[in-house]
Amino acid sequence: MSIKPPVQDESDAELQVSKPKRSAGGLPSLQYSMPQAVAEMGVTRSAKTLLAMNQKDGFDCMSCAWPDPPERKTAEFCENGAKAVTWEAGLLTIGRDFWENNSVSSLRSRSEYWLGQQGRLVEPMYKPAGSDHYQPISWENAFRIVARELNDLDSPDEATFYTSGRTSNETAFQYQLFARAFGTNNLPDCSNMCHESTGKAMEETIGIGKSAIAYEDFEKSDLIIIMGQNPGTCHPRMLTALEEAKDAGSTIVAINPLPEAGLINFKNPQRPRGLVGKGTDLADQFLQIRLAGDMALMQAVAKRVFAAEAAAPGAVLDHAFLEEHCQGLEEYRAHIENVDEKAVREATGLRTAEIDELASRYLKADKVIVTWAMGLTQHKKAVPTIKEIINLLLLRGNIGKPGAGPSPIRGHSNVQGDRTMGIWEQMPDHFLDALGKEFNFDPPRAHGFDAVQSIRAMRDGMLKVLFAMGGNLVGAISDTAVAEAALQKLKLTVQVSTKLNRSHAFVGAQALILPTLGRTEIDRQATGEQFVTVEDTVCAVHASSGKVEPVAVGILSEMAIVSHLARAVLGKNHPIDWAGFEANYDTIREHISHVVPGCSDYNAKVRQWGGFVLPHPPRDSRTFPTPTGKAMFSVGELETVQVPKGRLLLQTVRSHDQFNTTMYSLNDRYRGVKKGRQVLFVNPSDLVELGIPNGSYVDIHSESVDGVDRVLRQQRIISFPTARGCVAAYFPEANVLVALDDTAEGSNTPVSKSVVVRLEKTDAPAFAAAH
Ligand SMILES: Nc1nc2c(c(=O)[nH]1)N[C@H]1C(S)=C(S)[C@@H](COP(=O)(O)OP(=O)(O)OC[C@H]3O[C@@H](n4cnc5c(=O)[nH]c(N)nc54)[C@H](O)[C@@H]3O)O[C@H]1N2
Ligand SMILES: Nc1nc2c(c(=O)[nH]1)N[C@H]1C(S)=C(S)[C@@H](COP(=O)(O)OP(=O)(O)OC[C@H]3O[C@@H](n4cnc5c(=O)[nH]c(N)nc54)[C@H](O)[C@@H]3O)O[C@H]1N2
Ligand code: SF4
Ligand SMILES: [Mo]
Repeated sequence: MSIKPPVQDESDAELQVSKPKRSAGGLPSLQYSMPQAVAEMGVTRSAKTLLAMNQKDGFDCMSCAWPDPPERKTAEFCENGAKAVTWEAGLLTIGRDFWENNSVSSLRSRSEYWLGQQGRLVEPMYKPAGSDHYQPISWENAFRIVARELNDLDSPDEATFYTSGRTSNETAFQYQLFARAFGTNNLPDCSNMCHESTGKAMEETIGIGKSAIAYEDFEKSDLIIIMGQNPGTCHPRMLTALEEAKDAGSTIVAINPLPEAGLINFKNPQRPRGLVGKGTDLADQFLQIRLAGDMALMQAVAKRVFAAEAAAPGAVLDHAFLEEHCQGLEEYRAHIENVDEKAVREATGLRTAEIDELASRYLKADKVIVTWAMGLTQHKKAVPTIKEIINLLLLRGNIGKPGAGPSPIRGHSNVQGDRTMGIWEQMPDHFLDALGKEFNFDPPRAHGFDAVQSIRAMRDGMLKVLFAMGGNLVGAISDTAVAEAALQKLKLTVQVSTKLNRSHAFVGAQALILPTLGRTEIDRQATGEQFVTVEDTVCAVHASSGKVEPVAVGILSEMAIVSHLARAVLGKNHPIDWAGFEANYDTIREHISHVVPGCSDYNAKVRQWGGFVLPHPPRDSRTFPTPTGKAMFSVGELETVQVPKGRLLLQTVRSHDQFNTTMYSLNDRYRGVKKGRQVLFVNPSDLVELGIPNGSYVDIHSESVDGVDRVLRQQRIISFPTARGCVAAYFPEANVLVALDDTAEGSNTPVSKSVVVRLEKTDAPAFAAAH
């Protein structure tokens, strides 16, 4: 068969803009995804991958963390899941001539799109110090170099071990064990840039940083409030759950500065009315909030709840629940009763009547779910904002009962599992105690570096080695220029990857690329075919086994790579049986069952059809594992982001055809953008006020406290129905505008969704002018 060659086109020369769509979905997943899949994988491989996706004995979709429904359809995946599979399992590979023809420095000028389209990485590559080229290296020599550099450090804390959220539970557990046996807690992960604010807010209030609902709760709810989330693109099968919930009588409120297609209307491809009809209008109420206005909104709704209670004492709050399970109500009430409505209108940009309507919906509903994603976590006040959601839910006992609860929706397919398995620079002592006891060593206790701190430490010369288990740290983190320079100061960077990205171009003096198997591929080890396990956003853990032949021979699994790494660094006589982990993944699962809370009998439980659900005390029994044993109300002072006159507030979003720093194409169908990404979505009234014509070009300057002028040049203006004063550009391109030190209080997550910017008119780029 012939495999599609890599793309050449990289510029926005053919950019087309049309009206944004009102509805998401509408094309049957198989019909839509098959042609592309067949072009890249061939017929058999396409069928073997797509039909095994999210099925019994199949593999877990490696894209997002959305859970599987209790009953599976033949095609249990969405368009974006299919794109992810096609991207990973496509047969195009990077040959030796590529490395001869492309120097490391030449890769720096390539786009993420181009890099990702070159094909799968198939052999270990090494860039020696002083050279500008990667060259092939044997696995053995690659591990020898890593061992030499790691063992040469003055302290284990001069190395940092990054993880992206695709890594399996087994690999994550082995990898954190290795880092700690080596002697460091420097275990930054993509979660530091993602739901860290969620984890912090929920742990401090209800004692656990995870969703408190089960899949079935959507259908049982009366009201679902979706905040700061774009499910039509980022969690597409959530739309099916929402449609089913509506059929069962629930109502939906969407809170977002952008009228995202999937929030407004859903054309379910699995239903006749979705294919040919108008689809289902999902949101019963859409609140077009200003960026970072959610904390004020939650406080304003809570104020109305207290007012309703005052008008009908005893009839509104869940007094029994509050009495038995909560602490801090009176302080919170006193604070909320003083919330200034004018400040709320200013922060939210919403009318009083809209807030009244939301409050009345909340008061009418007995069972309320609130979901959220990056629209809430990537703001200065992200942690207190999420705490306000918890406050509001606690008032009427909306946690630990069917159809109700807070539900962060995670990003990467196993980012939650990685954290459960110990990937965190600040794992609690009880975990480290259990780990030390199981393996008979003293894990380091001092907290390690998170992602932002790791970049700072590289910049400041405190780190010498970066080992990255997947991901694209340089591409994903804020302040691109600072990050690129920081990585280049290292002695050694090691990337375990499936495909090329920017992090292979901005590297230490020495650099290694270690190619690895993806989820779709059969993983054969000494004792036979292996499976791995993952945890989804509602804490369900289940098995995943690859179905197709690896794209090339000689690629190691992530488990094998960590096992070899550990043996090379810690020596063959190290008391932990690293070789055993590689040979049979059951052995590591056995240790997981002794160390990780809720995982007893792990090997048996993950072999059951559908796996098992991890314990969640607030969800299961309304017990709150906080220091007081109660759910904690919290008091948060409102602080509106100040946007000086003539400036706008910028958020960075994902397009429909990207997965984080991976681009499947340059299109963003629902927002009406085709063949380009260098755009800025601006409200038409703001354009008039600023005197900037639709379709013209601007340089975006961000204004941070550090006074550095950060610029993203020549972005094309798209007049777009976003909230007033708020603009949107694509991540990761716009990361250049986010200062490294501009992070959320309490979680240190880059504030990628509230950056004060100034637009300056500029000429059209040469390609556009020539058009
Ligand atoms: N196709 C695809 N799927 C993905 C990903 C991907 O890149 N592509 N990434 C995965 C990952 S790692 C993650 S974390 C998730 C991300 O999933 P999302 O968080 O849904 O993704 P974003 O594109 O960051 O969109 C943020 C949404 O929040 C809104 N928003 C921004 N700021 C605010 C605010 O202040 N208030 C409110 N109420 N809304 C706001 C934006 O308008 C946008 O709709 O998706 C996962 N799934
Ligand atoms: N401005 C801005 N910045 C953001 C965000 C934002 O909304 N705005 N979002 C943040 C969020 S939510 C996240 S999660 C981070 C994402 O940060 P990362 O997780 O670091 O980035 P990804 O783009 O998901 O990583 C993609 C790379 O992972 C590798 N890969 C893919 N599959 C596998 C596999 O199975 N194994 C291994 N070993 N490697 C694999 C491939 O080489 C691919 O190029 O970005 C953050 N950065
Ligand atoms: S909703 Fe997420 S996990 Fe499910 S198929 Fe789509 S991308 Fe994959
Ligand atoms: Mo994420």
